[in-house]
Amino acid sequence: MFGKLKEKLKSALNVFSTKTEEEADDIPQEEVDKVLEDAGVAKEVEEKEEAVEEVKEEEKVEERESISKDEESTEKEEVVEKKEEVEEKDDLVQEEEKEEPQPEVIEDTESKDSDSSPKPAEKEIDEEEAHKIIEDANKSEPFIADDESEEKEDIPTSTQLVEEAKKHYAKEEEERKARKEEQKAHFAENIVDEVVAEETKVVEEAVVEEKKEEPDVIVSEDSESSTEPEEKKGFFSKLFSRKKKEEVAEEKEDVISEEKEKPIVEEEKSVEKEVVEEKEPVTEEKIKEPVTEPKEEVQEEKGFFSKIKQSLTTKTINEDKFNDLFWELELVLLENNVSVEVIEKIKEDLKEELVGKPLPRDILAKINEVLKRTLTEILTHDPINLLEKANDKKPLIIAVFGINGAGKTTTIAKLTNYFKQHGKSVVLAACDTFRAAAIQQLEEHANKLDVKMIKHDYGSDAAAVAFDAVKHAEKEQLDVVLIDTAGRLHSNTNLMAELEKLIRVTNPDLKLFVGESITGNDCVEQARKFNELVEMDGAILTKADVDEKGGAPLSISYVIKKPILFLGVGQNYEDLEVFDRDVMLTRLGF
Ligand SMILES: Nc1nc2c(ncn2[C@@H]2O[C@H](COP(=O)(O)OP(=O)(O)OP(=O)(O)O)[C@@H](O)[C@H]2O)c(=O)[nH]1
Ligand SMILES: [Mg+2]
Repeated sequence: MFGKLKEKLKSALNVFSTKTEEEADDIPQEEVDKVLEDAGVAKEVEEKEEAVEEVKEEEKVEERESISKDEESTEKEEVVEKKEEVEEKDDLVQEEEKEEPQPEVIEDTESKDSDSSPKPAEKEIDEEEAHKIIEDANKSEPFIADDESEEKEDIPTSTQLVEEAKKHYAKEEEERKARKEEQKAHFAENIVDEVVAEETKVVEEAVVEEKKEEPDVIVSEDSESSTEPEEKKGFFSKLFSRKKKEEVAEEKEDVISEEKEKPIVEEEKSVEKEVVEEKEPVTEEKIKEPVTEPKEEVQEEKGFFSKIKQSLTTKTINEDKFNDLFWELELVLLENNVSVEVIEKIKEDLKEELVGKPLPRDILAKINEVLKRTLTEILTHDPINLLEKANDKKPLIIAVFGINGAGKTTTIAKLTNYFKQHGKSVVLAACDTFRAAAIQQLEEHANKLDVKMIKHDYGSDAAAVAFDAVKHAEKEQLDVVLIDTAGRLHSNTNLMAELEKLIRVTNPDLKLFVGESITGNDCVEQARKFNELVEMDGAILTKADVDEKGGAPLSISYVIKKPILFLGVGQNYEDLEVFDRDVMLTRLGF
């Protein structure tokens, strides 16, 4: 009984609660601001946000400075390397010069400033050596022979020779220095280009990375938000986004500092003290500054915001999303004979609890709680206890109404059995004079149950039969008069007029609508129409034993706003169950 609705409701609610959680938005900025303002932290948050922005700006400036320092240091390193190269070349040249049978090297004192390689000791050139140099030169340069006669006539003095040799080596030294300077400049140019290119690449990569990461932090936004991501981002999304930016900045700094530290370590090993001293401020001060201080700030910010985050539930659901999500649950309810009115009621109650409010941790439990509350409300009416009523009034007159085949006659027989079981005397009124076999059918039940039945002929006035039955009950001091009526549709005006007459004549204490629970919304619709015409006091739902859906009791109870007294749960007399709201809710899974 009602198993289908129970099962389907269960799965639909599971799906509903899961989807509600999935589709939930971040709390709108205004709402969070309000909560924060209430908590007295809104201003603090604003200040912290501004502080973070400032730190970011400083980081960027420092980053650029660091890069230019790096550029400088790298340039210096290259220069030092080049220097080493040049020195090596010098050494080679000197060695070559030594190998060539040259005179003792006469070093220009100026070269000491720029050339750090070990230099041969400066010697005084004596006359003998000077002659030897000239002789060697003459040997290797035969063209001098043309002027041999002149030279022989004017042989240079030793002082002249020495001066000449000095000039020669000084010139050579100058040329070498010029070459070195040129090479230095060339290397510096290359280094600048490389560093600039590297810096551009790092910055570009960081920007691309930021762009990639930004869309990921916009969680579950409305479709509008895609066009205005900045404005629509939720509070925590914004924080998360900033955290990403901070991480990117940190990564950039790490990359830069790594690149800077490498050459510096090498420099420290190989470069002369003079050069190292120039670079030290770059390593100790300029690089460490931007890396350490902002990190402390960032950690502080994370701690602060995470505390706020923990104090709030982060998700809400808006009305449009709720309606979308409710649609599936609505279908399940409709399929299970829950009327449109009841579905609307359930929807409104759920909406009130879920839309625009922070989603509870256990969403399914919350939905169950709301549903149970709604259904309990629907099924709660002033109870009608037939036995108590029978005690209070004698005879208690009960008339049943409903469409054809709903189970009126069978229910009359079951009620007879019920009253008899509880010691009440009963008389039956065979008021279905419209259908030929109806009187006979009721008579059989009366005989089996051993109760008196009042009948007239087929086609006679139903109201007159009912009147006779009441008179009989009054005369015989019977407790209860049960009036069986012909089945009819609300659209059958003649039969409905007959019904009105019967009620007017007998004035029943209880007018009960009998409906088949398995016909679902048809049954509900009939109940509504009967109730409009003749106000019902309650309902009995038959065939509940074969009703797997279970929505009808909810629907009829809600439509006629009256209690359900019994459920027919079989074809035997005892298959009449007193309706119990809590049992019904348990059967529906609540
Ligand atoms: N399974 C089951 N069958 C029932 C129940 N109540 C009635 N029936 C069956 O439903 C059929 C119709 O019952 P009736 O009592 O004749 O219905 P009615 O409303 O009197 O029909 P009309 O007099 O033609 O309007 C019968 O076969 C009954 O046995 C019930 O609670 N469960
Ligand atoms: Mg009948």
